Amino acid sequence: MFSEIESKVDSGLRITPEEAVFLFNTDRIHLLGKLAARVAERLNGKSAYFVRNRHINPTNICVNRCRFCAFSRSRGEEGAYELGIEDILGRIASSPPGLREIHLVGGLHPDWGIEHYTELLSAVKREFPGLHIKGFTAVEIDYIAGKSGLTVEETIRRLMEAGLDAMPGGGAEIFSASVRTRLCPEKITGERWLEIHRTAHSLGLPTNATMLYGHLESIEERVEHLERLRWLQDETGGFQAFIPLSYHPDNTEIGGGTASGLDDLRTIAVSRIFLDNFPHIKAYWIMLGEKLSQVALLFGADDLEGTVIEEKITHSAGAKTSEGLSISQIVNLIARAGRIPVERDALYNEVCRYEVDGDG
Ligand code: V47
Ligand code: SF4
Repeated sequence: MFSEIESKVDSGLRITPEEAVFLFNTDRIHLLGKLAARVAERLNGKSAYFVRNRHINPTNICVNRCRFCAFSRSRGEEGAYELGIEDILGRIASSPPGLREIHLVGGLHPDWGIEHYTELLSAVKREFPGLHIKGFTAVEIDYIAGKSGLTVEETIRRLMEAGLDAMPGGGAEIFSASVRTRLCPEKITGERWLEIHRTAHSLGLPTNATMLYGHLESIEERVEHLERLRWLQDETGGFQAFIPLSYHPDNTEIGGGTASGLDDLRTIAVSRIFLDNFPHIKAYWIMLGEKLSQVALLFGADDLEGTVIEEKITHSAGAKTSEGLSISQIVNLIARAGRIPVERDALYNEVCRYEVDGDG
């Protein structure tokens, strides 16, 4: 079966969900990695991308309290915080030079409606006109819309008018309803997540997609998740990147363990092969660790997200990585994997290539 799938993939044909399940279960991990790397090279050559960005989480106050989330707090609870607009502008101003993108994602704050978000976006664009704002998961968009009595379409339009340039992929978790109700009973359904991204794409807003794995889900449920993303991408073409998110259990209600390193690599590889209509697969180094992310570049990933600078969501749940990487650290990490470090802007336009001797 492996060699049949291999020839299919090498001739550019799409694999079926059953074949994806087979690949998840194969012990031919090196061959799987090589196959995924060939797909990545067909799409992006030997390039591995990154962006000078910063993550900012405006609040950890959240009405949802998902059972896998160690970041959120209820209002009034110890450790709850909310950043004012000036705090956020200050964080941007204090970033290393050349920042191109901010990733702005937070909890569902019970007092914040559309005006709060449009004011924030306008202030950022006024102070930093060239900065690209990737902000607000579909979960936040749904909540803002509900609080403000607007449709999702109106909400996204108003946010775009105020400066929103793209949406991140968070909040997708796992679409399977039976797992989702155990993981995050208060969260919007998978169907709603997909519908909000469909609306964003119809308005010309690029978005990303994620999948949280390594908790309660089966391999079949991972594949079902990927299939629904592949369908939507066939329909709209609006996704830029897919980012598998490796579950971190510390301080969470569901607890449990982590995916193995091999499972992380398999998930990257099968995603690259199955999602043949996604231009990019991100190895999110914050969750995978720097070293495994380097290996992921040989297993189908072509993007390392970016400098990040400050990260709270995964670090609340036990991540051991640093919170940020310098440009030279990212460039060396990529070059030593035998890939070409390519700095990109937020929309994957090339900014520059770095020439470094690798040891890979
Ligand atoms: O939405 C929450 C997940 C996401 C945990 O689009 C957890 O470019 C692991 O979506 N263990 C936020 N994951 C991160 C995210 C992201 C990151 C980088 C780039 C992009 C992009 C998106 O993290 C949340 C949730 O799905 N998450 N808790 C946890 N314990
Ligand atoms: Fe809130 Fe997002 Fe955490 Fe869920 S994952 S509790 S929606 S911050």
